[in-house]
Amino acid sequence: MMRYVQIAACSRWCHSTARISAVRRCSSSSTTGRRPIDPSLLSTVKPLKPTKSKSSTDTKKHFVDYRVVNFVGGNGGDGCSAFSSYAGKEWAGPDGGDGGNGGHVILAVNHNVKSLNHLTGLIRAKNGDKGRSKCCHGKNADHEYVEVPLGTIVKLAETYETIADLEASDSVYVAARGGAGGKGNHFFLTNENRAPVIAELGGIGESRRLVVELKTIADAGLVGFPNAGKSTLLRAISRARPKVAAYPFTTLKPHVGVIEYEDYEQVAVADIPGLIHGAHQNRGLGISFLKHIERCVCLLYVIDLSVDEPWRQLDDLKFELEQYQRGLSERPHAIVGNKIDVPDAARNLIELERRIDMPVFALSAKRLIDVEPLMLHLRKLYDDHRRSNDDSAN
Ligand SMILES: Nc1nc2c(ncn2[C@@H]2O[C@H](COP(=O)(O)OP(=O)(O)OP(=O)(O)O)[C@@H](O)[C@H]2O)c(=O)[nH]1
Ligand SMILES: [Mg+2]
Repeated sequence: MMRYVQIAACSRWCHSTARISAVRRCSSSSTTGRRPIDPSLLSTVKPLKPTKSKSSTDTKKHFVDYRVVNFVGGNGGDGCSAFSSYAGKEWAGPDGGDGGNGGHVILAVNHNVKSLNHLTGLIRAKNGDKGRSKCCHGKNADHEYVEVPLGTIVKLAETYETIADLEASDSVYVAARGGAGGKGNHFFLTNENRAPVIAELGGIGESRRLVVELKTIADAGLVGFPNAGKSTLLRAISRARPKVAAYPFTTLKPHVGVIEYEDYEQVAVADIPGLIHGAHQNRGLGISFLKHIERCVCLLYVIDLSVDEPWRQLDDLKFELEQYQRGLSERPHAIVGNKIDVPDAARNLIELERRIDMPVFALSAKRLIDVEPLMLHLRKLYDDHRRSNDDSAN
């Protein structure tokens, strides 16, 4: 056990291969009684080493996957009531032009947009211009395009009914229609009425309160109790910088980090706020975060090996997920035993493995010990998922 602590000073997983293999040697199954990780569970595609150090400026943003937005279309421009007169023809007739149409608010899929951070609570399109004399038509307002990620779902805020699913790369959805421009008095000129003095007002733009949410937020979600080390792990495997602190519920909003592999495939991992027993009854931070877990393709259960009876954490986590949605806990998943550098963790790990009958990826996110096998396994889960998706599509 002492040897773990001695080697634990490595600075970054990617620069410490020699130290990691030294740690692996001392934690091998022959010395600790642990079951070795089956090589077939690991991908052969290695994660890429980050070439740049992380920025120290405070630019980090949490990930937004759900927003309630009021969409308001632009008003149509009013029609104009006017009469022209020329030299020698004082009453030349009505010449009030029509107003321009108000703009629509349109949601359009863009591959480069990954989250809903940029959506504000109110999104409004421009109004059409008024009509003018001499039959001048007011300018139609440009539509307001709002870029959203692929896989965005739009729901009615009142009933939560899904009204649009933007799952094709060229999908668009008109969230609020603009009002039509009003007719000017020239439009109302008839043989019966040669001098109409009426003109229409422009139509009022549609106003809708909609929920915009993402179907998938990441390829993998880190699920665990508060303080299990989820944020520390995300910092270790990606360039994301969620806050880490030694008190529960440090993370209040999801963060997403990206792991890049040597074939340039990217796997997104979400750090989800901690769950506790009774979360489905709104204890702790409640079920709002179970909703984020639902949107991850596979799950990494992060278990804190430094606490007594860590297998209870796993049971509680699975129970909460099942209470929220049947079958959710059985999504493709892996068990991560964190804080292996802490005394007693090795003993807890052996007992945990014995009880759950599944390989546990034991590591220390803080000391960067044995992080790489988890990244290789994650890639394997990701590839398997892609393959099964492709098969079901064919
Ligand atoms: N010794 C040790 N401490 C760790 C390790 N990983 C995380 N910690 C510590 O555990 C504490 C909690 O870490 P966080 O990463 O904030 O935990 P979290 O799961 O994100 O917690 P919440 O955001 O509250 O859900 C911090 O003090 C970390 O330094 C580890 O591998 N070894
Ligand atoms: Mg956290």
